[in-house]
Amino acid sequence: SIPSESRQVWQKFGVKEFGGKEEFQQEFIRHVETTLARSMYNCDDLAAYQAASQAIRDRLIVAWNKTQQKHTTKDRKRVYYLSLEFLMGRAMDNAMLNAGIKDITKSGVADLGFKIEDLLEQEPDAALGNGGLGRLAACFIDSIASTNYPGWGYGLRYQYGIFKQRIVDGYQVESPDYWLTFSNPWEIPRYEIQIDIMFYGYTRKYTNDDGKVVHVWEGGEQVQAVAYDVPVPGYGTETTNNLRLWASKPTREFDFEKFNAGDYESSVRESQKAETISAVLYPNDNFYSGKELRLKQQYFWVAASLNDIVRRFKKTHRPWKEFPDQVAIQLNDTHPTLAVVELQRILIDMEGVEWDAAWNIVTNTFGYTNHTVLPEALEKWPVPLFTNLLPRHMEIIYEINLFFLQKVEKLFPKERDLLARVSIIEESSPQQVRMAYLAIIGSHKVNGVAELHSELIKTTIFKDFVTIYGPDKFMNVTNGITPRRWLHQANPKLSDLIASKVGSYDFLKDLNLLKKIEPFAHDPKFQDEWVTIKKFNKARLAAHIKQSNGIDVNVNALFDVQVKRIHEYKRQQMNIFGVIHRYLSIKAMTEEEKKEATPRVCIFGGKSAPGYYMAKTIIKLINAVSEVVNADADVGDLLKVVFIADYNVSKAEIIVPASDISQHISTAGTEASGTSNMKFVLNGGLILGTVDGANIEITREVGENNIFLFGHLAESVEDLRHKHRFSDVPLDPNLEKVFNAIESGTFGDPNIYVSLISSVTGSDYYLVSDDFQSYLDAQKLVDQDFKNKDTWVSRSITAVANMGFFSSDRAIDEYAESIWNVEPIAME
Ligand code: KOT
Repeated sequence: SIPSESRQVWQKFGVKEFGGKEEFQQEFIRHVETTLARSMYNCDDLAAYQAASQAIRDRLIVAWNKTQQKHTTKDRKRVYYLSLEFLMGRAMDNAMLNAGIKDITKSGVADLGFKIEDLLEQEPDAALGNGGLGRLAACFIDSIASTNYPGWGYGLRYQYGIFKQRIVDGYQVESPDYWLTFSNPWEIPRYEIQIDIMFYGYTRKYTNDDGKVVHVWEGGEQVQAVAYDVPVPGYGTETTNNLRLWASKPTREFDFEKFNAGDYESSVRESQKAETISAVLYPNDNFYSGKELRLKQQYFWVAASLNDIVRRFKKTHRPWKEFPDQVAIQLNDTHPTLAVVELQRILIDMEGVEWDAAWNIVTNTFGYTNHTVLPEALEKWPVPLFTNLLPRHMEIIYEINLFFLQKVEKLFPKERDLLARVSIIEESSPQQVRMAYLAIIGSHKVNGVAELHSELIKTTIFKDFVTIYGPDKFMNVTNGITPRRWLHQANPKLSDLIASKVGSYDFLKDLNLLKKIEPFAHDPKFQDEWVTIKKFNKARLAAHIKQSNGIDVNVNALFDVQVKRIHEYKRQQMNIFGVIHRYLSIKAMTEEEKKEATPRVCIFGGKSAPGYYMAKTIIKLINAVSEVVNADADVGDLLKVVFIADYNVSKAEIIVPASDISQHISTAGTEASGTSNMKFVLNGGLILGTVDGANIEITREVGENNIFLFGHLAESVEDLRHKHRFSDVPLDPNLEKVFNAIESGTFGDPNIYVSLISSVTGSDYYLVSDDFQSYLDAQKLVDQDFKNKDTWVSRSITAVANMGFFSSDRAIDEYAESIWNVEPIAME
């Protein structure tokens, strides 16, 4: 470290955070002129965005350094959130808000001739996730920082995030999302943090001089993990945590032998191969695809992260048994489950800890969050593929399984089938490693993400494990969202109006304070302001729709929104069938009836996995209906259908505040939680939804009168599916009319939709026909209720007032208290 006589000089010139506007401007211009090597004569919006973000980044780094030093000196337990996805969206607005410098930067750039809104538009989304799971991780690290917990996120630095979606001839077309074109000011490359990661090879064992059997893993392919740090600023606190993302690099730049022999091409091939590991995010939501590269990504990321965590722990010179007192690791679904095996391997093979002691450490360190019960999403790796890539890990898994099954056999000696059912190894051909079972066995707590979901995992997919471990190992932590991004940033006017009644912006830190607006639910002036803001947000979205789709929509119409990944279980098909039904009804109306009808704009958005045929067909149908309906003069303003292409976080920030109704209509029991439902209600939209996921808890909080529920309950789903399979269930008559319209070519070539229709007329796995009448009834009620402006707005206000529970700060406190056992560290 620095000699003490030099420290004064360091302290004299140590970088301080800029405080006022002028200091910001000074930093801004310095970055334009030096970092970017530009001048006031050639500084466009992009350069201005880059300079402003560099200035803000410097400020974050100062806070980041202070926080890390503080956490190191305090030396308390830290939490590590392992997620293969972090769907962060844009960073600049959030950094300004959380650091409390929004006003000075806004007016600072204005003086220099720029509009802050234009600069913010320059930033590409960091779209390193598919949907809910990745966005949850982003909300969680915001909350961990904002509530002052010492916690890091660990993920992969994909060069390509989720693909960009265009609509061509009504079909989804994907193109790569190369988001790093103009260097990324929000990351700090740590070229000095390089970790060697090994794959393939073979294992052997020998007995050492102490008579101990030692296992070694040798040979194979080697790549390097390089760290990129993304500062995560807390809101209204100096705490700035870290999101560490790993990129893969070759260990040696070239194969020198081949290079010298003139074989340049194959000399670089290996280095390119190394970089493919972190090149691209797998674009599947709620779906498992057993590709070797995906398993490679998982091990690469998990091994680098654990190496880092273990290195940090070893610096404290504590005995190994204290590891779980210093470290909590949360597994965001099964994707990081290899961490369980990797930690056991480090302890027994590298650190010489005995198996039982090591296993105790491991299980006390990990917690596992399950996010889905869909069978097609559950990870199972073929044993041959696994053994080839990670031979030592496979051996350890067999050992873990053996000890576990021995324990089960002792506890339940008479239950022969139980062993096969709970074994980590599925006896199929080839055998498969069941990652969820490994995650349960390797963790001390397992949680679901909403009450219904947490009950379902206990009674269905993990039932046997409840028998084995007892119910206390399983718990619920209902998801949440960060009010900073999803209220204040997305809807600044609503946030300001709420602040005028709460008396401060404290609700952004304690969302239960929203309760204070409930007394104004019937106050005419407050209602007026509320309605004006909703109109403003609808106009903002209408302008976006005009620009992107060329469609004119009426802001007085009811805005009905369904934006989320396209998936059969989320039932966008039911929504578009409902739209067709509405269209047919309008066509049959008299002019008198038309005057009574509620005008609607039906807005869709979402990406389909590239290989998901049925989801892509649904997108095509939505666009086909949109073309026909929007061009039909009989319909006029009564119905418009819009598909917004390339739905992402920054588009959500425009769409969410503009909804009157949003749809969360999954088949009961299939959507684990949903989090966009929370975002819409927090922004004054009401929900049309099924009794599923977090809709249930939203109903409890906001009251039954302030939500439109419909459809069969989760408990009936099995029976209904059974009926479809074993008897002839008549198709819902209204749905039949819809299908007739499609089949008669009203929306173009009917052949395109054959499989979509037959999935409903056949086994109807997602119960579209069973729920259709109830869905139409609920829609009718929405139409009627929307006409009564007074009650509608009071319901909207009441709902927002009761959304406090859905802050991700609350969710994080629950994790900290009941799973992680970590405490906040105040920054004075
Ligand atoms: C599963 C496999 C790969 C990629 C994503 C998943 C996944 C995503 N599993 N569950 N989710 C969603 O997670 C959200 C956050 O908990 C939930 O709100 C949502 O209901 C899940 O579908």
